[in-house]
Amino acid sequence: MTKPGAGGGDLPDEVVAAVRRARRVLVLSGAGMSAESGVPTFRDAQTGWWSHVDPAALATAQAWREDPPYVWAWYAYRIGLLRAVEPHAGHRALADLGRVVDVTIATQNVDDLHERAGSAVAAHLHGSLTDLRCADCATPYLGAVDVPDEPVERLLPPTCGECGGDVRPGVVWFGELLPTEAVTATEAAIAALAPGDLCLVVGTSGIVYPAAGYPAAALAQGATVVEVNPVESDVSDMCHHVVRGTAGAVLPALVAARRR
Ligand code: BJW
Ligand code: ZN
Repeated sequence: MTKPGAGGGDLPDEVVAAVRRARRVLVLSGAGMSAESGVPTFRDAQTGWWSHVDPAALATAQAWREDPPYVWAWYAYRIGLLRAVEPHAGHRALADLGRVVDVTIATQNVDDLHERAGSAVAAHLHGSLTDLRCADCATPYLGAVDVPDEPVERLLPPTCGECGGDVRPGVVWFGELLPTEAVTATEAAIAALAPGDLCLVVGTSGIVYPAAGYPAAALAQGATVVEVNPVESDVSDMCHHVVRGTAGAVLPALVAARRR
């Protein structure tokens, strides 16, 4: 296993060779992918009202059932945050790579930063923050969403025009099934990997399943698995190479090195 020091320019030769050799690249991205755009990672310290709240306890259907305005306030704040941020150089590098080689992106992220950088995303495994729907009848909600400038403790969710139910974010909470089409697309992308292809595992702690099982599935296909993460994750040990740097530094360096 190759473990170089920190820094995007500090790429091991084996990783550069792997990205040059690959006919297909599968990118498995997590919250760290969006961190340098200003979106806090899921398990980063929470701010404001939520500083003492475990995010994993908020991201559950049970928390929603108990107190929709409390959960909605968190999501409304994050929708507002997302409106204010932009993709970074790492997102753009993946979009550039996708113009010269077959790149499939399967992300756990509920933002649209890959798309805004110009990538097509094959799978949003945990849904999308702004894909709103009625919690009762599942009718999509296309109306306006008022977002607080500052974190607030509670906020009434929008109301469904069909049944009057509360509108919820289109994300996947713990205990809920992942969207079938996202799982199918990811499994198909993994099945298409052959020896010599590349799987980039970017910015995930590797603790949430089934997504945490995909790097091992890519490995079983014979792909070279490379992690990009400033710190060790639960999937580091099974990767062929680990690049200890940030997505915003490492991915542009990787894509530039491929061209040289
Ligand atoms: C950087 C960086 C920089 C920082 N550059 N990197 C098998 C075994 C055990 C349990 C289960 C299992 N199968 C299913 C389960 C249960 C459960 C689960 O996995 N639990 C585990 C916690 C143990 N899974 C589920 O419930 C899933 N559903 C399911 O499997 O249905 C079938 C089923 C039902 C019932 C029972 C059993 C099976 C659903 C999971 C849904 C996850 N949803 C969330 C919330 C989405 C909405 C929201 O955002 O609010 O998705 S949880 C949260 O975690 C979010 C994320 O997508 C997900 C993963 O987090 P991620 O992306 O890894 O972020 P972080 O913050 O953890 O890590 C960031 C990383 O970035 C760190 O490593 C940093 O170092 C790094 N980093 N800066 C690069 N600049
Ligand atoms: Zn409804």
